[in-house]
Amino acid sequence: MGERPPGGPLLGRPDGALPPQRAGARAHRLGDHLGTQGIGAAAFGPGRANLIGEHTDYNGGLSLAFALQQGVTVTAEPRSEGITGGPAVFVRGMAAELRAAGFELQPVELTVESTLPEGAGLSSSAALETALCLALIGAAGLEPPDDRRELARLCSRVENRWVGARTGLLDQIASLMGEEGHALRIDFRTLEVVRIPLVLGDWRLVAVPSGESHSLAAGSGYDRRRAECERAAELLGLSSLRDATPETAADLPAPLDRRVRHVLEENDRVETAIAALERSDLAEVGRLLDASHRSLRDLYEASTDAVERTVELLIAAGAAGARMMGGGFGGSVLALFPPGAEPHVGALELRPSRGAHLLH
Ligand code: GAF
Repeated sequence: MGERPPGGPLLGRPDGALPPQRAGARAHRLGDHLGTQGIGAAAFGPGRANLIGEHTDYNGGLSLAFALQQGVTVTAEPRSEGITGGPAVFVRGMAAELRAAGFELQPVELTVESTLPEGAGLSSSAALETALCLALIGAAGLEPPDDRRELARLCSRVENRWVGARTGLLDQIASLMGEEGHALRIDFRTLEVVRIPLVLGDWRLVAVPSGESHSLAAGSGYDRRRAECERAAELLGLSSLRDATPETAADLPAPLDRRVRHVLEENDRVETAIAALERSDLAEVGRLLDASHRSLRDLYEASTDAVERTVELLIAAGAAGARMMGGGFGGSVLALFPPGAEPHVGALELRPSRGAHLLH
């Protein structure tokens, strides 16, 4: 511990520091007789699905995402020294970021269990981060800050500085703030989060792995797209692509013009999808998923042959809409099935669920 991160940008506002550490009710209740041994804790962090609004988070745009019932459970058992167990880079990074934010952690041994497939675009890493974060705070007898966006920023710093993936805040906010039966409309310019009822009735949302594992690491397709968006914003003299317009975007050199067009139209699709959900028009949501996929494939160029085959199979099986989900270049395909149509074998049913929480 005590190692410094390899560096990289800090997401969120520069004033996004956590409130000073405070002794929580758990510490008052249990602290005395436990001395420095701390208390055990276990926490669950869900994966996430993004209904629509892809590659918009790091462009100050909009997404409509939800937490899954599948996720990662981290158990922290008191030990006499050190923080051991679990995936080393995440544990080192999380402990360092929590300490830097003022949390006095206790020695624990960590055990990690997951019901999420890795590399499938369902954000197993955000699920690990959010469970780890709550388990370490809980095992120290402390309380997390009330505003979960603060924790999302902290988890995201672990991802950016320690794991080395320059991701946005989508996955961490969805994992930490998810609500049963709801999707979250996240505005990444203001970090305003609004709950939108996601009433599916007899319709089903499923994720199907394309069979191709994706990566968000430095040098990946994801990383290159992010750099292109930064370059486009720079050429337009903007701090984020949220403020670009179709007219100014059209003057950019290729392929930056296409990338910006995707971002702008995807933001619009988020609002259109919310309006469709409000009038229970799931067929329209399906059409929007298809439109999002075409844009991700043709304008953002983030698809692969395996993803295309998976989308085709799902449409042939009767999906009302299907699209690549998450960072792209592999991972899972999200599909919306009307009543009566059967997703093929291997489909993981997705239900909007509660966000990360302590189990004990
Ligand atoms: C991945 C990233 F982690 C998110 O921040 C987001 O950019 C997403 O890809 C694309 O919408 O899940």
